[in-house]
Amino acid sequence: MMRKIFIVLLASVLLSFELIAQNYDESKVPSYILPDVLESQNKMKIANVKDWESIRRPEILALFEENVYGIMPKKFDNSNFKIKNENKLSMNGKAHLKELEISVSNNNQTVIINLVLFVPTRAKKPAATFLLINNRGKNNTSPTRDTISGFWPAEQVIDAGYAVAAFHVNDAAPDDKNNYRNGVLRLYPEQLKADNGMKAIGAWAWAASRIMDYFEKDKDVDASKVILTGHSRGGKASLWAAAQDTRFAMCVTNCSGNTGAALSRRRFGETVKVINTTFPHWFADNYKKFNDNESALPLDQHMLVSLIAPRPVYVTNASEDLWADPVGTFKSVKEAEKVYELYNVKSGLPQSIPAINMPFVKPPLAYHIREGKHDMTFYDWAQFIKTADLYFNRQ
Ligand code: GTR
Repeated sequence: MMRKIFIVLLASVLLSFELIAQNYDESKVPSYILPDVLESQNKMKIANVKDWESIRRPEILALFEENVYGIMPKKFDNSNFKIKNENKLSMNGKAHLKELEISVSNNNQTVIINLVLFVPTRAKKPAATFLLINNRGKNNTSPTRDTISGFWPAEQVIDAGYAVAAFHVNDAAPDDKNNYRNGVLRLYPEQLKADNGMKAIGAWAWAASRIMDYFEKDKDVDASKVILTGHSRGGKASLWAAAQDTRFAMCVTNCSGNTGAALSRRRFGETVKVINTTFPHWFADNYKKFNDNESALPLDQHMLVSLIAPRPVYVTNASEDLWADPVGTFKSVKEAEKVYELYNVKSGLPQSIPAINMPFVKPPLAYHIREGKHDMTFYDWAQFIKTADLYFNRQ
């Protein structure tokens, strides 16, 4: 008995030691070779949009499904949208609030995703819309505006003439390794048995697409101008959703780090093993095969950003958030330029990571590293709005 307790204790000490003993020293990053986004698995060079869209893009999507995020189910029996509450004069008359229940059924099970949506009253409608995948407290997206936070600064977005919406990840899949099945996955029980089955992050991305189904029916929302936004784990989901669902016009991935926008092969900050160990309920089981074995991945995260081309992607880091590997994030976005070039969409990103608080906001690939901590702030949103203004010609 004592021996057992000792072994368990030793194992947990070793694991926590490994979790904190991450590399933060640039000179200790081993060299690595990234898979070529423009070379298909059977070694064909991809040199035009047609080959990209018919050969390489579907191949890469399937690789991410199989090895990282799991299958994204496309079918369900039915869905329903219900307005729970409405206030045409919220935010002192500046916005029309709608609180909705989006319910989706399959396999005799129903999941309800709550949506908070503010539409600007004075701006032109249908309105371009920021949709946040909220992975923090629900108070951040309060419909009554009793809490105002930089995580979802609805007033700032409304003042800029955009609609602003949010749903909470826990409605789609509770962010908890013992409970994540209790949401969208009830609709797709087969996913739980498959090594390439989706888990929480896949479910959050799936839910973003169901909100888009609703936007297509709401005359106040311009469904062709939806900017899907996420922070950290929510930013991993925003990238995956925008890669899968081309109806999203633009993607914001804020401090998304490992298995978000940062390169997995670059050994700096969080690693695949650490993320799979701490959050076993986020990715497909197959992803665990790449623990301490990133070089065996048939992909890397620059290929995820590339899947969103030619639509704009705004990527961020924070100076104190080395866990998310700012340099490896910038390098990943920079690599994605190759696919934008196929579309003749010119990226103006600088050669190396911009200085702190020097945002590069010009679409299609926008980037900044903000001074401070792992967070999403009023400052960050102000930059996203600039890129959206430029892209949608609203400045
Ligand atoms: C961390 C995790 C990161 C990031 C972050 C967050 O603990 O290691 O990959 O997702 O949580 O979501 O805030």
